[in-house]
Amino acid sequence: MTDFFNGIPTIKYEGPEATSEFAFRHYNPDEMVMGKRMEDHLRFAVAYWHSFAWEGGDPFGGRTFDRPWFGDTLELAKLKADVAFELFALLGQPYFCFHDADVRPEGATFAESKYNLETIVDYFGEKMETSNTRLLWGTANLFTHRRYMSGAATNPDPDVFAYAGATVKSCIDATSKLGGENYVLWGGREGYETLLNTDLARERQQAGRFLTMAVEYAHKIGFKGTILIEPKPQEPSKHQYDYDVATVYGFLKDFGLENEVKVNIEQGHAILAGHSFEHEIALAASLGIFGSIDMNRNDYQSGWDTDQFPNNGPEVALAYYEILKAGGYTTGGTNFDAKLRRQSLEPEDLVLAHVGGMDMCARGLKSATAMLEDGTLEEMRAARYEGWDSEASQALLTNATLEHCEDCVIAQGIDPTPRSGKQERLENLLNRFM
Ligand code: XUL
Ligand code: CO
Repeated sequence: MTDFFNGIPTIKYEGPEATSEFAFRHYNPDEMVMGKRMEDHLRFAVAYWHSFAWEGGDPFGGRTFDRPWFGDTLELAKLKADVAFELFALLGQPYFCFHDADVRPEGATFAESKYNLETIVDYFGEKMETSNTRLLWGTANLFTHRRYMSGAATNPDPDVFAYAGATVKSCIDATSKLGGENYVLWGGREGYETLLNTDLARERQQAGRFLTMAVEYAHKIGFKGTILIEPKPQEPSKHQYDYDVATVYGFLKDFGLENEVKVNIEQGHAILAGHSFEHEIALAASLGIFGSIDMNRNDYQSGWDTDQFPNNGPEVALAYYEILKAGGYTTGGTNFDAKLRRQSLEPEDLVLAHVGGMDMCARGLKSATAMLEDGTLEEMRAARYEGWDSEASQALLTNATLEHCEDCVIAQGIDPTPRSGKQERLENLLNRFM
């Protein structure tokens, strides 16, 4: 045991009337919700990067956190792992997620970086033997190091493409070895700063080939997990190719990967793309590519991807409503891709941030379940489309022509009557479940 979380108790469910801050008021892992344990619905994960690798910097100032594991040695990386697994245990977190660069020191050469990663993966493996926390997903950091400043797969330099490919291979190996349930690709630098120096068509081909290689390799080694792309429209690049769910779907179709790859949807990325979180989830589900979520929230005034812990009931409830309607997660889960504010220096801040996030998600799940069980929303939605239930209207979708439409309108004297969309009534209904 390290002394990092000294004095902080293991967090347990104590119900809404709990008096301690160090308690769950809503997240009760064993509580049955629609026939399934709450823990198995939500499948929470801690993000290693924000909780253990991020130093508290912003564009105007550097490190604010003072963590005993900051530094570039394998010994410190092991100390970081010790503290990480202590946090997982305190919170009863079923999963965690990591990038290679979060967990191992960067080596002087590719071989050294690979050795460092393998060393830490073995260390994780030992820790996981006595821990209840499993790996939700692994990923490669193909955006921090300066070699990736012009992209990884979409770099104009083929040497970078090769380096990124070798790195993804080592990260799929690491994820597979630890029994990871998914492998994520987020392309923060797969985009451009200016079109003046960019060959869009060429870069898109490179990205397609790169993803195909990742899928082929996962099959080759018998990786059982799901490959996920995480859409984001911009930041750090001015424009990113994996803009949103719709864009990623078009890309997957183009390269014949729509049955191989799903999406990991992040709340803040949806907002940056001008969508709501529930829109992105509902669209992915309707296209058959919903995989997992990165749960967080943006500051709506700053317009940045601020990666805050979720604290907005209706937004979270509507997200879980769409997830439940999609049948829930299979290999996916709720990864807290969320970080402390840079003034939140204390170890307890890290614990309480997750406690609040987990409770908020539990409340959202319960509200979503209540809305589904009540059924009014789905009944009203079905009623809105009931005109399509008849055989004649279904025929319009199968073999009708524009001439047939004209014949029907004239012969039957069709003159549509507008009907209310009932939005305010539906919003009032939503509020009843908050
Ligand atoms: C960046 C982001 C990443 C991915 C993993 O905005 O969300 O942390 O989740 O690379
Ligand atoms: Co993310």
